[in-house]
Amino acid sequence: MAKEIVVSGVRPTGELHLGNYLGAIKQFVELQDKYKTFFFIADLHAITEPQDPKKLGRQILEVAALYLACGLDPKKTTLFIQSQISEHLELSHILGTLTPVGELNRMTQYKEKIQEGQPANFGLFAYPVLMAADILVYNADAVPVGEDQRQHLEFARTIARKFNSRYGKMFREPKALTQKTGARLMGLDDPSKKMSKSAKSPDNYIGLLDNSDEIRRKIRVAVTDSGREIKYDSDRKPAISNLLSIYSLIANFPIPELEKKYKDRGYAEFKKDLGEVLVQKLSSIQKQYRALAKNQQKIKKILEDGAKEARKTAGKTMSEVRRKIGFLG
Ligand code: AQP
Repeated sequence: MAKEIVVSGVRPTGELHLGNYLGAIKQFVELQDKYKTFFFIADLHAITEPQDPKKLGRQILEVAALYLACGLDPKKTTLFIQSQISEHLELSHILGTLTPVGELNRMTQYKEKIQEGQPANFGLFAYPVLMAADILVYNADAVPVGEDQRQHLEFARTIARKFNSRYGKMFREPKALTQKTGARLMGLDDPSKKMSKSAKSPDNYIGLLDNSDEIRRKIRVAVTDSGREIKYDSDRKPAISNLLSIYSLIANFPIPELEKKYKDRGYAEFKKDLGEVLVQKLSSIQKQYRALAKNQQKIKKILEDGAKEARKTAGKTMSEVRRKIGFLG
């Protein structure tokens, strides 16, 4: 039986952090064994917010190197740069013609970004349409998403249904693969907001390339809640719950076990151990990363091969889509 298809991507908008790793890339690595996977670097999505052209190329290669360093294997998965597959944009236009503007107006992420001061450009507004195209152009069965992307995935399912009912059965409705813990890691400096590359303070996140001292320091200064009990309670103890989620995911240790281990031991000791666990895990990713970063040609070749492979599937989908719509040629 053919393997089910999974698609996802990460935007090269800055330094990748633990949220990107634990909420997305770690899951990608597990999925590559079970599914036919397409993982891309979402540069088209990145430019919906201003990017420095002098840095963007480097950021794209950095995401590619981190994908590989975290364990994505080009023999098992297709890795590529989104903008190199023009079919994403072609399908996005077509899906856009099926999208009521009112539906995009309701998208939470768009409203949040505008509130944060992002310029309200059409690309940002139409982000969910391009994301639907990213998924549907490979006719994905499932998409690993963080909690923040759920609404966009629901939109992709709706638009797939709309296309099918207007032009005849073409797309599957992709389901969400969300992890229970880690779907939304919160900022270390403010557990009411998600950990984010574009956070104002670098103390908001642990960068995947932060050095050991920096990692220890960021965990040491991470905000905690009142009291001293290490207990998961996201309403009453959001900060410590977030740190417990991080610990649990990075060390593959269930949260109740952690609560038992740190009963009566206080925040300082818990944080010290968490810092060490993170240093250990990230050092091993960084070692791989440094080895790869020296060989940019190898990374570029992997991305070129990936683009060729992705184009085959995307091209097939678009021939069928064009035919269904009634385009000539
Ligand atoms: N805090 C998070 N917790 C869990 N998962 C997260 N992801 C991002 N932040 C968290 C997941 O990482 C994947 C790639 O995200 P992205 O780079 O495409 O975009 P993003 O969600 O906008 O990430 P950032 O870090 O918040 O970037 P900026 O600051 O540029 O907007 C996605 O699967 C996402 O869910």
